[in-house]
Amino acid sequence: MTLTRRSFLAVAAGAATLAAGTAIPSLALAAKPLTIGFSQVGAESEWRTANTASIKAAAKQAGVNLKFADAQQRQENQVKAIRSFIAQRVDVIAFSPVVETGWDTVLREAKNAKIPVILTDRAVKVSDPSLYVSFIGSDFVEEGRRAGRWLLDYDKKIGGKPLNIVELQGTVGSAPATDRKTGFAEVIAANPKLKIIRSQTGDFTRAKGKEVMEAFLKSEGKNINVLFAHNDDMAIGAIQAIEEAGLKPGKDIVIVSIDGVKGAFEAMMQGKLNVTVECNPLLGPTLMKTAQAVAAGQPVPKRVTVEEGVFPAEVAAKAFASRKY
Ligand code: GYE
Repeated sequence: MTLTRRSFLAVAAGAATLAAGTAIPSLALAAKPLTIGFSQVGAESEWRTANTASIKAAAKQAGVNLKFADAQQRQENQVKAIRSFIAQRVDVIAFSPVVETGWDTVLREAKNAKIPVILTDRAVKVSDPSLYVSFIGSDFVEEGRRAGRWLLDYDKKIGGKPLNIVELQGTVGSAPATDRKTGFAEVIAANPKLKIIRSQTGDFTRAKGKEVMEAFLKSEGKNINVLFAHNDDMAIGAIQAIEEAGLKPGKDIVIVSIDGVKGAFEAMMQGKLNVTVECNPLLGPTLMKTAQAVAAGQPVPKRVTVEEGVFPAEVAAKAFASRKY
């Protein structure tokens, strides 16, 4: 027999009622805490560090027993972690899928074991949407569009000049890389003078962002007017490469990126980054609430999105003090 958490609590409460009068009513409070197995992508960026901290702090606050596994940006590690959570019979499995495809088998195993799965941050493409109960995270296509809209406006301001863009993509096959690319391309298509001349992955890290930007600079040199980076860390790595090439980031090459982490605000305050589109990593409290509701057998929304803004360099200094990540 599988006990849902609700029936478990009912049993615990029932036991407490039966024993009433004998100083045991607090037994219900001693009910087993909710156990969540969480498989994190890795520690590739400032965004990810803030996301991990949010999840750990929210679990503590909610009295949740969190089993945390770092996949070091490898899908096979996530599959292993999920299988181990199933074997341990955790109450809820949550994970931020490094890539979108290839999850059907392991998610079916979780479903067969009657363990609900919640996606955080990144989406999956599965044939059967009942393989997960909820997806909590940003709208990455919209983030890409916001980056594109900022660039269209910028081009208008400078008199509609042709602009050559290089693009640093996130992890190949990940939802944020695919969707940010799509949203950005969709919006800039309105202005045929804006051209993406090179596009390559920097895997969401500073080191690879720098390395790939060096290669772009070598092959394109002064041809590059704009860098669109799928996250702030790659933009920050690229800033170094641009400076080392003797150019001024934010001026000789306009830089548009995504996330809105503190490092990006610092770069904007130094005039080296032109704009960052916010992506909120503080998903911990919503994850805990959703997991508790699922475990209690309550209905939860299939999709939870996050409110986000756009921060151009002009507002960076003012906004910096109130940034939480
Ligand atoms: O933008 C990037 C991180 O999935 C939204 O992953 C997340 C992305 C974020 O490494 O910095």
